[in-house]
Amino acid sequence: MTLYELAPLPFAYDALEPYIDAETMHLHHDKHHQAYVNNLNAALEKYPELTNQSIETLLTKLTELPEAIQTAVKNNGGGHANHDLFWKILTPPHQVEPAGAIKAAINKTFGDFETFKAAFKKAALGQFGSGWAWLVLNADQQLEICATPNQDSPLSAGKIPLIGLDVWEHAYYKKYSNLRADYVDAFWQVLNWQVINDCYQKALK
Ligand code: MN3
Repeated sequence: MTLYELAPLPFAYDALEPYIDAETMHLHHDKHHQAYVNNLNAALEKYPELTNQSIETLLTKLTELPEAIQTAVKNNGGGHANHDLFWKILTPPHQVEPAGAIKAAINKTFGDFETFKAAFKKAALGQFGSGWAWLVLNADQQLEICATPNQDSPLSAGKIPLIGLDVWEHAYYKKYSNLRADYVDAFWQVLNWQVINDCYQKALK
C-alpha cells in the first residue's frame, strides 16, 4: 500500500514572518497537516488500491468511493489536499501583485485586483466557524470566489482550487487572536502569483 505523505514546507518556517509566524507554521504544518495525512492513511488501510491515486482524484470522485470511507476522505483527504495547495501558493513576501494570464482573468471577472480582494475577504470573513475561502475555476471555466466549511474541497463540487485561504483558528489565532480580518489582509503579502498562474493555466481546458 502506498501511503500519502506530508511534503516538507517549500520554505523555512519563519520565511513568512511577520505576516504568518514561525510558531503557527510549525504547529500548522507539522501537527495539523500531519494529522490529516495520518488519519487519511488509517482510513484507507482496508482500501490499499485507492492510495495509488492522487488525493485530488479521490476528492473529485468522492461520491463514488465506498460509503464507509467517504466522510474520512472528505475530512482528512480534504485536509491533506487543501493544505498542500496552501503551502504551495505561499512564498516569502516579495511579489504581491498578480501577473500573467491570472491577472487578466481576475480583471476580466472582477473588474480589478482591489475589487477581487474585497470579494475574497468577504467570503473569508463570512465563513462561519472553520473552513476555507477559495478562488476556483468552475465547471464553466470561469473564475469564482467561494467558501467551504471544515475541510471540504472545491474538487468535490467540480471546481478546481487556485487560491485557498485557511480560516480555521489554528491558522491564525496565535498571532492574530480573534482578528481574522487582519490575517486575511496579511495573506496578500505572501502569495506566490507565479504558482497561482501556473495552477490557472493547468486548470484551463
Ligand atoms: Mn489548517
